[in-house]
Amino acid sequence: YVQKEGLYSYQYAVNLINRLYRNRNIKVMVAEDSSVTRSFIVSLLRRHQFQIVEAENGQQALDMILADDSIDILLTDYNMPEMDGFSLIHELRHQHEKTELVIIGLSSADDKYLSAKFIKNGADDFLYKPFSHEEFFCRINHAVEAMERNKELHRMAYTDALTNIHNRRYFIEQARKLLPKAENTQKPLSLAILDIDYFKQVNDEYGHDIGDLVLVSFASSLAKAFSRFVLARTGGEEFCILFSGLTVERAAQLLDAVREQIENSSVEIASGALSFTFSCGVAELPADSLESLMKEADRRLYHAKDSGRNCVVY
Ligand code: GH3
Ligand code: MG
Ligand code: MG
Ligand code: MG
Ligand code: MG
Repeated sequence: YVQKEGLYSYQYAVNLINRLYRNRNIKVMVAEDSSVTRSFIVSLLRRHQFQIVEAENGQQALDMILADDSIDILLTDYNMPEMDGFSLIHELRHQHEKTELVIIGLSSADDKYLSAKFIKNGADDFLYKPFSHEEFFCRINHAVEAMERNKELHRMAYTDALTNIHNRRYFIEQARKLLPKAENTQKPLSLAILDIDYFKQVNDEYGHDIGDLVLVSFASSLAKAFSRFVLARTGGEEFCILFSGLTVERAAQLLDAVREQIENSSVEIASGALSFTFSCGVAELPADSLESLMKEADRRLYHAKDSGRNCVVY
């Protein structure tokens, strides 16, 4: 492959190979009614190792994208039967909030406003047909890089930098989605707030770095135990868990098992082993709002602290 386009430097070849490896994990949808153009685009994409799915009109593309979350990039024609490229993009962006999908508009029409219209409707980029191979791959590569930056931004926005579990922003967003869902389906939902006991003493006695180590260890124990649920570090030494489908009794039972396990284990540090405990408050629906549900869980957490700590109150 490298030879076909002339001789390149070693570094160039390495970058190219890395890109081909990367492309194997990227799924591109080609929405184009002309089968000739579609096979041409597909053959170009195939040369660069992309995974490819095809649609021959906008409606088919829409249905396939909504059914398959793993599609990363959409290349769409403008003129297509049943649903044109603009309506397709409009549906995806505005009706279905597909904000992560990278969209590139394609058209051979000589309407010079087409590119602006595509972008106004929500496309990220635009290509006039016919295009050179070079331009095509520059645009695609650019799109992939934008997509990766977005994904990384998204990951960073929802991750706690110290413990690598989700953060408060993620927790609140998920809770805002899951609460109404549980209310509508009349399924139980419980919310727990966990807080490490006497954590200030850990910092005071062993230093802030050891305090951090305890937080990381606690977070990873919680992540292991509650992987099925929404877990986040919501404050300094405070964590929240949302138990969809669980009554407060059942959630408290699971939490108490973890409480006991934490009580009987320790974190290894240079001077030996450090033990800690946590207290927890759990509340369940119905509640007037997410805020009132959290307030109730917090009230129970304080009750747990008042009753001597290292316990779960519900
Ligand atoms: P209680 O049992 O009542 O919860 O007592 P506590 O000492 O755990 O609670 P307090 O709220 O008095 O102290 C919490 C401490 O957590 C104070 C703060 O310095 C520490 N902390 C908050 N975030 C971090 C962090 O990221 N790293 C470390 N090492 N300490 C933190
Ligand atoms: Mg067409
Ligand atoms: Mg406190
Ligand atoms: Mg505490
Ligand atoms: Mg606290």
